[in-house]
Amino acid sequence: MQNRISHSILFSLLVIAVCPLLVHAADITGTWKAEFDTQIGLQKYTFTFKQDGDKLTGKAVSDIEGEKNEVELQDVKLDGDTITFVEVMPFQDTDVQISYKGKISGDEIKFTRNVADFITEELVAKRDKAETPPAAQERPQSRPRFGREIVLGPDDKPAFPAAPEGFDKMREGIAHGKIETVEYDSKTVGNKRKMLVYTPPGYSTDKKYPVLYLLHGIGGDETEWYKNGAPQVILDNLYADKKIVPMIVVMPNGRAEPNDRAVGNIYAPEHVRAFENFEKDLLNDVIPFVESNYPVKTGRENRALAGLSMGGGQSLNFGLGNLDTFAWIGGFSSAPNTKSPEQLVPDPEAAKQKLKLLWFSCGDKDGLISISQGLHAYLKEKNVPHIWHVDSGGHEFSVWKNDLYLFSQLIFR
Ligand code: FER
Repeated sequence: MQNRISHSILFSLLVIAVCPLLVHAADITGTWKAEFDTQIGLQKYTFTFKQDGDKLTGKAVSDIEGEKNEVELQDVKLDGDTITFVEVMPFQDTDVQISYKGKISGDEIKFTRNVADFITEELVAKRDKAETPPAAQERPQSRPRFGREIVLGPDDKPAFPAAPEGFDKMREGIAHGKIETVEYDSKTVGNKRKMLVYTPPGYSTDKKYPVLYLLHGIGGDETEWYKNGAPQVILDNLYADKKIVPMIVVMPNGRAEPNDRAVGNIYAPEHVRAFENFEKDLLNDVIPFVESNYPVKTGRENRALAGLSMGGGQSLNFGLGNLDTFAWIGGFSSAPNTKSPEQLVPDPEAAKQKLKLLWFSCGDKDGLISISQGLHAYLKEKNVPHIWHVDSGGHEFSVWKNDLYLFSQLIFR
């Protein structure tokens, strides 16, 4: 008897001692929902986890403005009360890695989410008690959008009518400019780098031209505008209609690093830093090369800087940060690399005095529009003149071609 009691006491003690170990791995199976505001917008996620023997699998259904996208989660691992996994999101012909680390406590998981090692966000997922099946049957969307729910305000409208039909179609019987690839020595990167240079119809070294520096997006390189935007066609047509001042257009590569092709994880932090580093390459290598090899007018009023998306962010960052170098600045659908309005324009008075044109634009279906909306709100409050133009369209070249058509007519006047 005595022996049996002590045995059962011993057994109970053992159970109590081992119990924390046994229950230590939290139960994650089931459906969890999260709604969170990211740097670029409100996102809704439904995570579903399944335990199959030792193997834990999961899927995520993201819902951005009612557009649902389902992905299998990768590397789902549970260690005690910590869950980690990776979501791979296709974006602009590439895959963006989003890694999650969550602490489970009861019916909540507190996640830290890291987008391409670049943006860190916090979110809380709550267990879905109703266990409604996630909207898994929704048609998967091949290219989910970044960004927040789009809320358009009274100022978010076109500043100009859209380009007329045929503005980007090659016309017969008009004079054409030339577009060529040139190489320059980059002290910044330590190699020879390529850029495209467009010279206008009637180009002559006896004349002097102002220069527009035109930057590409995160998935592109120096050829992106040429391959997708037909800038030489748009500009040739504008010259034929006498709507622009003759100018040279320089399309450099905005990823200032030795391998500047858009390959691999283009969102990786070193590539994002290379986009930042391009400020030095532009100021110290590209511009001096252009100004010593082409017949150009120098001085801030003869330099414009514009770009699309990642290049739009660069144009606003570098242009507004170097008002002694650029007087005409354009950001088309500027990306999350854009600095905050307060950082971009810390001294509204200086900006007012120096800027000849500050233009920014975005498509009304582009989830990145909030970045430009924020800048517009700030500049309006500070009375800094600017053009805020909302195109109809998403994060796409039809919008950027229209922006080039409009912006190029306003500069160097
Ligand atoms: C991001 C989303 C979009 C981002 C960059 C982009 C750096 C750029 C898009 C483009 O250039 O088209 O989170 O982070």
